[in-house]
Amino acid sequence: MPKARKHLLILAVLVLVATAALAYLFLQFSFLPIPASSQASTIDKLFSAMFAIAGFFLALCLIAMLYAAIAFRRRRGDASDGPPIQGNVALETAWILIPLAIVIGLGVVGGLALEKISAAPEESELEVKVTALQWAWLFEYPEWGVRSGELRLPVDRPVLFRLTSRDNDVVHSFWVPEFRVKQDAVPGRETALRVTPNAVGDYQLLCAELCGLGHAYMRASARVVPEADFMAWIESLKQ
Ligand SMILES: [Cu+2]
Repeated sequence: MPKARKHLLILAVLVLVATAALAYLFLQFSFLPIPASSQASTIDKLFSAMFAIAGFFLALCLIAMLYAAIAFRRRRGDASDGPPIQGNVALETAWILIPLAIVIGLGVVGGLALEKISAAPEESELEVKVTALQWAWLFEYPEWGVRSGELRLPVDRPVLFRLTSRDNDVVHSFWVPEFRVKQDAVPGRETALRVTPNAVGDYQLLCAELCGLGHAYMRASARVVPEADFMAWIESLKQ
């Protein structure tokens, strides 16, 4: 076997082993909080695909660099220069076209995922108006004409958030990590976000847009509760 081919073969095996090891590590640790909405699985699949691709390229770059440093190191007494190499059209074309195809592919897959998670559901949606301000969140449930500083949602019912930011305020961003989805709240404009919470639990709504000194404290409780508890809560707000 020619020497160059032998090096490439060893490198390919090492890269595959390292990719598998990185994939195994990724599966062992969950970087994401628990998924608590029906939109979460679509997003999590995208995360996994991107981690897999990034894992392969991380392995490719690191292993190739380490392998070259060891296999092609200068031997004792060798004072000769390396061979002069001036470009490699095939290699350069490959490293332009392959990443380009991956980025365009991820863009298309991401666009399809966005279309899927923001599609209007067939069931009637619970409408919640959200107003963001420096530095608090206000929630309004127009169906019952009640307001609250805490977000509560019934489990398994699609929710349509209508978001805005108070006049003359700044841009904020509505984000409950367990729901995965995120949307800006902009003064003078209404934005929409669809979420179907599917796991009962106590979560936190965070502002995901640096919005001033109190940004880090701009949180609100986001509780997903059984339908009956939700209705009881709404009744308690009416009084
Ligand atoms: Cu904010």
